[in-house]
Amino acid sequence: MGLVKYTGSASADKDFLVKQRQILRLCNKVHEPNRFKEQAELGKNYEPLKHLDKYKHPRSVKTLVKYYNSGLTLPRGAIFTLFNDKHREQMITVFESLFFAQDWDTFLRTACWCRDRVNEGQFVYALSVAVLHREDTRGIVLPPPYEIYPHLFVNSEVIHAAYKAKMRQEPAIVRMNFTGTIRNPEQRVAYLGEDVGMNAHHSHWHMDFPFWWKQQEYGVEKDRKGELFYWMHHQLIARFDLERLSNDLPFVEPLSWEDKIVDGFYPQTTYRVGGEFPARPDNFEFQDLEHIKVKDMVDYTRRIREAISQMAVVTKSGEYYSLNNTKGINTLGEIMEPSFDSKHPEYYGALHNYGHIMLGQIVDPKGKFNMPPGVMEHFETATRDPAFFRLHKYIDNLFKIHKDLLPVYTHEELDFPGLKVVDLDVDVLQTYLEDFDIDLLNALDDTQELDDVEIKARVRRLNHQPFTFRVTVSSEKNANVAVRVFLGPKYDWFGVQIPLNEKRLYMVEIDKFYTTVNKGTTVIERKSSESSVTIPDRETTKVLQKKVEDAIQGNGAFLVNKDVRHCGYPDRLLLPKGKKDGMPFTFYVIVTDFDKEKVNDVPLDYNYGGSISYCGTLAGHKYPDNKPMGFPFDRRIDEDHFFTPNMGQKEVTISFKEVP
Ligand SMILES: [Cu+2]
Repeated sequence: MGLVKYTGSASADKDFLVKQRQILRLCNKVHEPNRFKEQAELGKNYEPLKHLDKYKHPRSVKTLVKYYNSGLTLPRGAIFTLFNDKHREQMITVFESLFFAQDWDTFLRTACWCRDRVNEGQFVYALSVAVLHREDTRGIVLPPPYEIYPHLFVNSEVIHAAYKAKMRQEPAIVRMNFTGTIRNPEQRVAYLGEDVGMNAHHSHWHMDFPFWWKQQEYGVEKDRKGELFYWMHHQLIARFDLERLSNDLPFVEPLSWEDKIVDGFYPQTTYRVGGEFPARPDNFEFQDLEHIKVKDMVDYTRRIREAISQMAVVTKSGEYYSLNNTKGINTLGEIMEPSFDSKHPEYYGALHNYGHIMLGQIVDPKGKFNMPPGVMEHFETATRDPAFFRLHKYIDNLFKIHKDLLPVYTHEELDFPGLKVVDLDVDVLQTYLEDFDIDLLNALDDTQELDDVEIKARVRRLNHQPFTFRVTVSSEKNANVAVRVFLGPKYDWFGVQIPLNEKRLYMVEIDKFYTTVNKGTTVIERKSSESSVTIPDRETTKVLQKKVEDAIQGNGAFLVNKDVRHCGYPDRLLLPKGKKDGMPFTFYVIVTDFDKEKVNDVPLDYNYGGSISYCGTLAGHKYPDNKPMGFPFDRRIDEDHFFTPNMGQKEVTISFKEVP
């Protein structure tokens, strides 16, 4: 059974290169007027209302122009947050105008028109989501968010030092430390919560699966979106918990609306305009906001719990919609975030979104001091605050109540008769810290006359040596198989071995892939870099620009992958840090019959852009297998009846070294 290796990448043609160049230019120094004359002219002279026939739904364009002419739109320079209803409504008209443009030319003109008129936060967000979903922009790479808005990621001190260097016209690299001091135990894991790659992943997940997405109207289905919401966030917490154990911290505690939030947070970052990010002192309590009260949150939670225990949610028309099957988790996810497909948003509220807002506005609940939005009010910065993980653990525990009510997997559901895992071999697992430079070019206001000099912020970030694992299986027949790989803790914070039914909650998915085995013995070999959980390091804007310009000049090829994903956990962070003298973990694998799970008719090694595990699929494909996400650890486990011959597990050790 030979497989033609699917690589996904091809050399870009001229048409694509020009598009890629235009998008990079549109994202350049977004706080200032467009410096690219051609684009600026295009935008200046374009009159959207004269080209309504060029849009699938002219209504959005009309509204956009009306908003703009009324002068009531969010001005350029102001802070945009997706959680503000007005900001979001305006942004959606921008998105729809871009998304419904019938051809590339109209799309580009509309984008140029918006570039110098619309608030830059709204513009970049709408443009990004449009690029990710338009057919004619498939494969285009967007600049990483930490280069578009360095202010959200880089300490005030660093920005200050960068300005000084810019004034002197001297290149500089400014060292940046993580927030807090050694007196704050949470600071030990700040390198993970503040990792720019992790924040980029999280913000891109929410661009691929926007909660405001109108599936019917946009004609792009978001398969298992609610379940992905559960699974990706569940994994973010599990992964954070493994990092905590590596640093002698206990697992994250869920927060609760009526209890104090023990750990405060001081972000040490300042908006470009609008002041410092608000800080939350220790032991702060939730406050009633103008439109969301603490009691509402308690009520919403109670209703959701009721639905879970009744195994059915109430719909708007008063009917019951069952949760008693594998799709229940998707329905719950849609209710919890909530997405446009929530069965009854008025009744179940918006637990997740409101949670973000409650935390973001906690220190200025009545808006008395006109404080800017908190880090929790941007997907780009939310994981910086340890309360992010506490909010999500709270939500995750609700999902858990639901999953615990579903029947335990039967032997038949777990087993693959005729197939046996005979050996599991894992390379040495080693982690280290390294320096990473963030380009601050876009952080600094300047003029066209002042030359750009290289100014960067240097941060420490976690990485690991690439590793390979090998699963040896013996099979009675040739077969297509699904391989699921997890890493879990062996001991808890007290040093006590964790029983499997508890450990399953901390199992981090390392990989999931589909392949073939032959009759007899097959060694399935897989590299860490191939993981379907992760994506490689993002290319910097500068490198992208250079590659595109070179390719346009005929120097070298620019590789496009039409399925490229921006969403994906950073490859560097696949392994938790572990400990200097080694920390034991459990490496687990299960091999199942893919023919029974298969959903799409594509080659077996088609990888959908490489990060299906947490990020699902884009571009109209369904999620590739029909097993519940997290299988087999998403349901209760009876340890005595769990292990089947198609599973393998092994104790592994992760060792940390200060330098590679
Ligand atoms: Cu999120």
